[in-house]
Amino acid sequence: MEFEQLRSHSVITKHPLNPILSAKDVPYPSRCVFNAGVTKYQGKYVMIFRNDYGYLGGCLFEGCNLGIALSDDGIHWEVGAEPFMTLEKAAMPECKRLYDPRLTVIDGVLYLCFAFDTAHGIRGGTARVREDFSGMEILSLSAPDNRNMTLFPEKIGGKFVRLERPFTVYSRGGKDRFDLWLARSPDCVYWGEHALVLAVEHVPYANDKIGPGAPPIKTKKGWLTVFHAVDLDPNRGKRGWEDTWKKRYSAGIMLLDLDDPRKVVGMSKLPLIAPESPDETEDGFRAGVIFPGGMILEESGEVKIYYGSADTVECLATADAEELLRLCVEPKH
Ligand code: BMA
Repeated sequence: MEFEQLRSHSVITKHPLNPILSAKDVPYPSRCVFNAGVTKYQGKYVMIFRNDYGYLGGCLFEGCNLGIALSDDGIHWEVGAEPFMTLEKAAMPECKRLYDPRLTVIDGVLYLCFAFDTAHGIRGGTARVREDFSGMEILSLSAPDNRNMTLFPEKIGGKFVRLERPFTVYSRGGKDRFDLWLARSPDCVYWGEHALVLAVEHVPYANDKIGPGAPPIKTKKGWLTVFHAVDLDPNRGKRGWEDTWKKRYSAGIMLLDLDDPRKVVGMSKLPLIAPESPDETEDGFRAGVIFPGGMILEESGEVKIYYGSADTVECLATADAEELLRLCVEPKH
């Protein structure tokens, strides 16, 4: 595949109101609002988003916290007066940065997965969110280096299941070559039974790494699952605010077996969402980044896919569930 020609699939409609959330909507210091987790909970759409503030130049920001926003329609959002989570509030020893939230409701309980950086590696956390959104109870913190945890919305075979992305540098040639894995847990605290689900070499439009995107949604044919896929081109130079940025992130889609989600039933050979509009490819902090973190199946059959764009704003794309399924089971698409 010619890396320069990526386009979103024709089944995708990018929402005309994009970006649906950005720094100007946030009532506390904010520069970039992106990579949000989104779900339906207590009759509302709930979004927890990454908020980077105080741009210092290069790839540096003063800090990053997690904001919260609520919506009645999944399109128009009201942002909470204070961040949902800050470094101080999380009070996790060693944590230097908390980011990339994902939300899943299991048996009426809202769970948050997040990445966090420490002086001794990058880790992934899983927590239970308090019903009044006043905080969270941490359930498990992974060993480094691993992140992008996303929980399935129900137990499978009596166990919690999550997708995750370890950083397998040493065994994969000493450079980025990262794959998408699955783990299971009896209690959401102790995780094991790890299995490889999808490798970077299985994705025709990735040459660098892949990782879980939004928590999977259940359909009769399997778990519809989006992931991010990265291609690296050493010839890329300055595109966004950063001095140089050589990667491009697209979203892909696959279908996992309902009873055994380690098995890929099918995967689209083409990207599902690619960076293409000017605010996705030219403006923003890191141009050319589509990072999906939330997916909701509506009763109408519409699927809402939420993605961070250019590490700067939060956007929405929609598609029909049947069409998404067809992409996965008819591999020519
Ligand atoms: C990844 C993560 C994401 C980010 C992406 C592109 O490694 O840090 O949060 O969106 O890079 O910068």
